[in-house]
Amino acid sequence: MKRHVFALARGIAMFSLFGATADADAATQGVPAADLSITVSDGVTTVNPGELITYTIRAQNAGPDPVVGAIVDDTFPTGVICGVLSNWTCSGTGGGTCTATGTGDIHDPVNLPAGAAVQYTVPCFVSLEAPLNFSNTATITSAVTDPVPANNSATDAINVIASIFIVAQKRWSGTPMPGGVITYTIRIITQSNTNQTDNPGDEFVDALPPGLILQSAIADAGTVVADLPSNTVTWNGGTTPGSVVTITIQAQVASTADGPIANQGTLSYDANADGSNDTIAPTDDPTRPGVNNPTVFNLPPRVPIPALTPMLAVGLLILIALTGAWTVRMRRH
Ligand SMILES: [Ca+2]
Ligand SMILES: [Ca+2]
Ligand SMILES: [Ca+2]
Ligand SMILES: [Ca+2]
Repeated sequence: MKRHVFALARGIAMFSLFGATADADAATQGVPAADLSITVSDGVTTVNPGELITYTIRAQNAGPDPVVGAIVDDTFPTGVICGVLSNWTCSGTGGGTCTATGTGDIHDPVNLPAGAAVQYTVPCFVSLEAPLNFSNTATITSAVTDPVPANNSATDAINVIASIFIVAQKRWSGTPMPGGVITYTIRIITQSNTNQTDNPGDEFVDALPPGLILQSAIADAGTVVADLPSNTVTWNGGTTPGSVVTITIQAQVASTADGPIANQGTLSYDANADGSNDTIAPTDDPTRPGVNNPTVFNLPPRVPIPALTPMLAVGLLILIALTGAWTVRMRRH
């Protein structure tokens, strides 16, 4: 019985010894081994939407053996657009080789002798609709045994500064004449990387000019109110990045209206994302060049009424007198 226990203990000891020295044996007995590693950095921790950044991705081989055909991968995250405006580039040192230039995501076979490195330079810009936090991970893989796998991938994290920019376009259609009905179409477009909440106060106000009589208003999101006595439309609501809210207003041209009728709504929004509206912007007519154009239509010119001069007055009196005399004579007959 004691002999059996001893034999078992000796077996476990030999197995452990073999396991501990397996990697060393792999190197010394001709199985290749190499500690590949990779780093990625853009040198910044916060960025503004639209800003240009440059990722530097460096892969190297600490040896002991050379590696042929390792793969460097970097699938760029949502929020950053890389190697599109201009290509990424790569060069090697110490005999390292890689593809000299490319577009979009990186999936590149590289050769890395012991002590060699390859380095990619990737121009990117931050999307206008980037999430507030995103990260970019680069990896290197190969079939060669790697004694330190933890350094075969690296991640660079970025915080994007909140950006909120909202515009409202306003177009008109309909019958531009007294009594005619005009339709205004307002599009509230949110170009932002954060949600815009329904804050205290109206997010949109449109007071129609005296030449128009408000009839109705509808919106495909939020809450719109057409206050007929004050001839004013108000809208309240939140928006999301990239969203478009459409408000449709109908008004009748007053019978007394004259000349061009110009109108502009006012947008209020929360540019610093603190829950209260702080920025006011007028609507723009997108059919006219430039920004902040009022929306204008012309009414047809009215037929001019001749001024009542003294001579014209005398003439009219004579005409009335003659008509009266003629009427009396006709009745006598
Ligand atoms: Ca490694
Ligand atoms: Ca509101
Ligand atoms: Ca605010
Ligand atoms: Ca315009």
